[in-house]
Formats: sequence, C-alpha cells, structure tokens
Amino acid sequence: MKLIASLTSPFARKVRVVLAEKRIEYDFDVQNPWLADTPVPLFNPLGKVPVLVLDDGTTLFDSRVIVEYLDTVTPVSRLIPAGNRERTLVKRWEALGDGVCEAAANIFLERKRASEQQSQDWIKRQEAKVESGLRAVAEELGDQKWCFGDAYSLADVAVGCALGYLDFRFPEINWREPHPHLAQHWEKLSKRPSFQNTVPKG
Ligand code: GSF
Repeated sequence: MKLIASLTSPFARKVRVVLAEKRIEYDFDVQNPWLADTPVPLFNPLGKVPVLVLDDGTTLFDSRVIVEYLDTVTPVSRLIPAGNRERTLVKRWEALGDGVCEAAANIFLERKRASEQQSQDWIKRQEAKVESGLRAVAEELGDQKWCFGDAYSLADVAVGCALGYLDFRFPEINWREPHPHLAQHWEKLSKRPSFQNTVPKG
C-alpha cells in the first residue's frame, strides 16, 4: 500500500503513527496538496491528504476511514476496541483531537491570507474551539494513565497528534501550564518511536 501525505498534516501524522504502531510496511509518497500541480486530486476528489492507496488501486480517505481500516489489517497493537460502545467512545476522542487540529489549521490558513482579507471574527471563533477542545481533552483525561480505558489506543494517538500540531504551528500557545497532566501525557506519548519518527517538518 501507498500513503500519500504531507510532512506537516496532523491527520497524516495520525495515520503514520498508526502504521508504525501496527508495524505495517508501506510506501510513502510525500505530496503538498496546496501546490498547483499536485497529483492529490487524482487520488482524492477532495484534494486533501492523507490518502491511502491499496494494492488493488482502491483509494481510502479521510484519515478516520484509513485508521479504522488499518486497525483491521493486522491484530498487532489493536488501537480501536471491538465492543460497540468502547469503539464509539474511542472514535469520539478521535473526533475531539481531529477537531482541535481542524480549528488550528483554519487559523493557520486564515493568517496566511493577505491581512485585509483576514477575518478576526473567524480567527477568534477557531481559537475558542482550540481552547475549549483542549480543555475538554484535559478534563476527560483527568489523572488517568490513558485517554480511554486502561490501554494505549487511537484516542491517545489522535490527542497526541493534535498536541504535536499545536506545538509545531503555534509554539506561543502555552497549553501546558493550565493542563499539567495533559502535558505529562504528551511527554510520555512523544517518546514513542511512532511519534518520534513522525515529527512534523516543513
Ligand atoms: C482532513 C484532511 C485535511 O484537512 C482527514 O483526513 O482527517 N478530515 C480530513 N488535509 C489538509 C492538510 S492538513 O491541514 O492536514 C489538506 O490536504 N488540505 C488541502 C486542501 O485543499 O484543503
């Protein structure tokens, strides 16, 4: 299989972390979906990364579909529990982590526009989502060892990718001080080889 992704996307990082945790071999095709001549729309009509191309040519997107598929490819390191309720709650964690990334990416993109085109209201709205999303993550983690249940799961992967993305794009946001246990959790996650080998670059 082949993963088409950028080195900066937190959604692509989530997929790469899952591939690494599950020890799945793949070809990595690094693409910037923003370039005029990007081939990404040939694989995903929405023009977004990540895209996973299976050996029979089937294309999978988006990251949530991809990670769900990958977890079924091998039983190594199950990241999504089998039970309906547990699975749904892990996916809810993923939605929270992804939601923080989406809002943060919206701020990053808005700030790249010419200053007279930027909407401060839009930026403020997205900033509020980042803040309340992080607060929810921190409160729901509480003093637990893992985001969901008593084991490492996709919930931790998604939250870790969101925190890593904030550090990458918004190093000025000091989320550690108000959320010390979350900071400790990230400290632990970021030592895993799957996270160390996927640090955003670019
Ligand atoms: C989001 C992918 C996405 O926004 C997922 O895969 O989970 N819900 C999707 N990808 C961005 C790059 S980044 O911000 O991660 C992307 O490819 N944008 C290109 C475009 O034209 O929007």
